[in-house]
Amino acid sequence: MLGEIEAATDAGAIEALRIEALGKAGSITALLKTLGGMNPEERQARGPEIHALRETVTAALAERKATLDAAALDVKLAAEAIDMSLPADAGPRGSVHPVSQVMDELAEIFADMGFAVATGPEIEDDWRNFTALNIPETHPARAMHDTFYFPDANAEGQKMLLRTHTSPVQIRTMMSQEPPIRIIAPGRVYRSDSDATHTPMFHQVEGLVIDRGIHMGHLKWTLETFLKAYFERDDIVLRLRPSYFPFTEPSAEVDVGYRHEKGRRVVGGNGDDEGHAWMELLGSGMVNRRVIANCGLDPDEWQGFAFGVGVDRLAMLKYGMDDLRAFFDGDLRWLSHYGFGALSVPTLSGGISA
Ligand code: 2NL
Repeated sequence: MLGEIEAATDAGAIEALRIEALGKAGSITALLKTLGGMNPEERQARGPEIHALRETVTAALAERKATLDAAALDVKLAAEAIDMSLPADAGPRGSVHPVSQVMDELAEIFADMGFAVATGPEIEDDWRNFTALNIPETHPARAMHDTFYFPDANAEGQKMLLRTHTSPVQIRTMMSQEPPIRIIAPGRVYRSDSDATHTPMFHQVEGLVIDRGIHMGHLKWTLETFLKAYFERDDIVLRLRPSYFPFTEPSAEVDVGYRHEKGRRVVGGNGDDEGHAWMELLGSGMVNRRVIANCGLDPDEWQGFAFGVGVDRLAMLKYGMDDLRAFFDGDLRWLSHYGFGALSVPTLSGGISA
């Protein structure tokens, strides 16, 4: 029996041997039962021997089982061993969307000029999106913007809509903060427009300065300083062209000089120079005194300038994407090509896009 126990190679074999010896019909169990039929002398003589046999077999079974368990554990541990010298699994890694990267770059550049970042809701009312901005009820601008309206008015009877620009954020800021104000308002805006160069949702940054004695010189210097920092070159030349927006007076369209290099538009240089041309990039102007008054400020005391620019277009010009629609497809190949590492944080000292 002890030899058989020693030869057992798995838990099943050990259990079979235990039942054979110690089970209800087991051989040792049978011996133990014979003790009951003996007289006291016989029992005294045979008892210790039979009990000792049971002890020996029980101990042998337990020992063999422990040996087999330890061996099985060794095999399992060897199979699960981790080689600490192997390089770590890279794992799936996301990237920062170019739109987010550019908004971070803009925040960094304007922070250096003393501008705070202001945000607000994407669902706005008709007053903050249009009326406060001197866009009258009948003005074609309201239709021109191809606004997405909600079916129901709000509690005050205001029409509700998806904001068509981030100007309402500036309206909110003027109504809730004392000047001087220096803010940029980046964010999503919506217009019912969809073709190769227009998506129904796109990104805009507007800037607003309200203070005493602000004039167009401040506007031009601010935009020039911003564009030089953003495009990381000193040869940016601006051309301000008279224009019209209901919310600014006077208004100016801002063009930048550029040239074609290897089939790509490269911003820089004077648009009137050989091989160069002008490209419209921003809308801007001095805040219309009616807008200042609509926000509860005295336009004789406070003046300001404002501008608006498309973030998606700024990203395309700097990083060379050619199709706006790809920005919002969520194609992982496009994102891994144009996306930025999570740690490539833009700083002026480190190079804004380094
Ligand atoms: C464009 C035009 C512009 C503004 C936006 C603005 C905001 C307030 C008051 C006055 Cl609260 N103006 N914003 C001003 C001029 C132009 O954007 O073509 N954007 C791409």
